[in-house]
Amino acid sequence: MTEILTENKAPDKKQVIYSAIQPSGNITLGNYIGALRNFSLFEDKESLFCVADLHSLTVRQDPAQLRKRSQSLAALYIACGLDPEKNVIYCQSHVPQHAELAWILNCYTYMGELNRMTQFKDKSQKHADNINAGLFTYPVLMAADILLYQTNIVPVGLDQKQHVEICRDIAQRFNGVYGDVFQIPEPYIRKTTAKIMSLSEPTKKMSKSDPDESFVSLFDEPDVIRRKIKRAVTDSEAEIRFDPENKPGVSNLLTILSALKNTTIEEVEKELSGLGYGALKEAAAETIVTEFAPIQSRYKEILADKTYLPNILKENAARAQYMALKTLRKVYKKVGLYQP
Ligand code: ATP
Ligand code: LTN
Repeated sequence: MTEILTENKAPDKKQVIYSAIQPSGNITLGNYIGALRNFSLFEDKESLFCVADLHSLTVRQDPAQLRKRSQSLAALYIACGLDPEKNVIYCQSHVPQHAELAWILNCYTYMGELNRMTQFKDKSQKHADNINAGLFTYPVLMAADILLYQTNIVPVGLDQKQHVEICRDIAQRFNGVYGDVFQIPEPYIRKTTAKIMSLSEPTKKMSKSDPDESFVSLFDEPDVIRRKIKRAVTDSEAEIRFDPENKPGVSNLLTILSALKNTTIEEVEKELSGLGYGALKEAAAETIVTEFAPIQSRYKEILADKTYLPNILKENAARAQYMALKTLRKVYKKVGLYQP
């Protein structure tokens, strides 16, 4: 299994690409660099990009906000350059086959496997008052998402690697009993940008459900971006050097800069050598502002047209259902569900 593909190695064009993001908050720079930005490496008619609204219910959501964020994430996919005619951009809850396959896969997944999931442990700690069964079986629904479409490649950030691995295990187990029903997927994780860190606690992953000052959002205005980066935690030295262990804050800013500029970290270090943290922060903030500006203006245009997005989502849900049904019918038949 190719765990981490090498930099810039885009997969074979004919493969099915699948990924999803939860509408559980404002999409962050971490989501963008770690996942969303890589989706367009796979411009292909077989790519599916999903708004994982069912997954986001594993943590309490405000219903009105969830509705808004789901539309907003779909619009953002398009604003980031994913063509909804070529790619299937849709909401998970619009395709009932996800929940249906998840139920079947639940019966082929062991409690012990799910107990090992680090995201479950982290989220249980974070939401100790609501450790629900959905949070526990979250990876099974994710496996259903991926397997329904006979996916080859799943572009994600490092935190989702374990979930793609359990998906592979479930698929292999199922295939072992019933024959080649599912394609076994591979994760696509870019080494250097697999984990963008929080701005306020740079030893922790940047997360959209964390406090606002810990991340830059794709919806932040330029001045907000500049302010947040200016306040990003660094260290008491003055040397711009990539050293994630001892200098996590500075290293994170270097990673962000090099990712957005499509250069190596060494090149960015060289460019800024001899300068202070002020210069590093200014360079990072301006690069983010420049990267986000066209996305933000396209995003506003998409939402300004009240019929465009709903129509796209309806059409794409129908396309996704058509594909999903093919796999689900096969699964129902294999496990012995009577289908007159
Ligand atoms: P939440 O805080 O609600 O758990 P999140 O910000 O962790 O959300 P997800 O919806 O879980 O985001 O992730 C969407 C995609 O973004 C996944 O592929 C995930 O691996 C990737 N991702 C999330 N955070 C980061 C990060 N800090 N660095 C790199 N990739 C990330
Ligand atoms: N669990 C993922 C979101 C997600 C996903 C998927 C990613 C749901 N279904 C299928 C890739 C493929 C997360 O980022 N938290």
